[in-house]
Amino acid sequence: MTDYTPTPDDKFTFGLWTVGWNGQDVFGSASRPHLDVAHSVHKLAELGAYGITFHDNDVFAIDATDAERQAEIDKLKAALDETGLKVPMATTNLFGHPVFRDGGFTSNDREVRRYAIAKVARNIDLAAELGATTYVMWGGREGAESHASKDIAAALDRYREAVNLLGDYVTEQGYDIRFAIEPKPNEPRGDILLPTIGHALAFISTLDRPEMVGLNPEVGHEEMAGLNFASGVAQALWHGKLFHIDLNGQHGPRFDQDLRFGAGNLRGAFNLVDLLESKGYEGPRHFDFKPPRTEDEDGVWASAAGCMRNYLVLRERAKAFRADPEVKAALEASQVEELSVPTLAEGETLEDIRQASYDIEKLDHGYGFEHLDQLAMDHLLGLR
Ligand code: GLT
Ligand code: MN
Ligand code: MN
Repeated sequence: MTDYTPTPDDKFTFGLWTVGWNGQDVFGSASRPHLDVAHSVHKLAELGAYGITFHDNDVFAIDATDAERQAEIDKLKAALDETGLKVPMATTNLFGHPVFRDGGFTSNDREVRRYAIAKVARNIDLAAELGATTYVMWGGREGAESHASKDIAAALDRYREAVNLLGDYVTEQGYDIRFAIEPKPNEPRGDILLPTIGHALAFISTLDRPEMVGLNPEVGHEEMAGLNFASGVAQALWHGKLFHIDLNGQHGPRFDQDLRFGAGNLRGAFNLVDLLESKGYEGPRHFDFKPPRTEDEDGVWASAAGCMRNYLVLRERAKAFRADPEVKAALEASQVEELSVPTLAEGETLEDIRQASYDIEKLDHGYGFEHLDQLAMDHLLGLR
């Protein structure tokens, strides 16, 4: 039986806010006590993680004095030194405090927008100091509940202004940091700006430094919109824009469940792991989940361990699927590789394919996709 024990080589990372979530939701108060940040770092290291990620206010309070802020940062740094855990990504909390009720970069209130940009710039300095190379922008409060309250074009202008300014800042400072925008269709706002991978890609193409900005897509966020996550990620890879990824579980279009990776849409998870592994994605495998509020602290670690175990099991199943001679034959029969052959041969023009003759009786054939998909299913189920 394969050993599914994770090691730092697997590059699993966790947001401090994931295991640190105390269970407070819209309907009820906290169901778990506050988890000490240094304790989380030690527990994740014991479980075999590679690193952690954080929002500024996962580490220190939004109204901390400089001395209080530094004391909390020092505790985090000590825990990182003791465990060897890395910080590949950091981000900003522009959603928790009521000041951001109408957004950060796109609040109608100009002073709030200025404060939001300043808050991000300050945390970028800390991110660089801790060695992060990706800076995530999740605009959960950038949106609206009603039509007339938000001028979408003006909001996108301000969003772009903020990302451009911060791109200038990172460049001037010489930091080795790229931005990753995280799309989400709704929740907490009724409608959020840049709701899907596609919207975010289009937005990025309008920026001053598009090469500095990519995506941090999350499984649940695309699936909330009824979209196929692996397909969206494949397009992000095609654009060279998969800078980071948030792995978790979701049962179709409903509220953002943030289940542990592998829960919810298991076939989608298999497809995703197959894609990441077979296309050579090299970034961290970052889990953004919420251990359900039914769990005590032991349950939190069981949930975190489950994320990594499920990834490793799916990775093994996906590799076995790709290595199976019957799968190779089925891929061949389904002409999957033929899609990589350009439709025009070298030197040909449109005229050549217009002049050619086509036997549409012969072209009218089956593709064998059901057989191929059943082989995938059998591998996922451990039957092959
Ligand atoms: C928040 C959100 C996540 C984002 C985080 C980054 S915070 O928990 O639900 O999807 O990735 O800001
Ligand atoms: Mn989510
Ligand atoms: Mn996320």
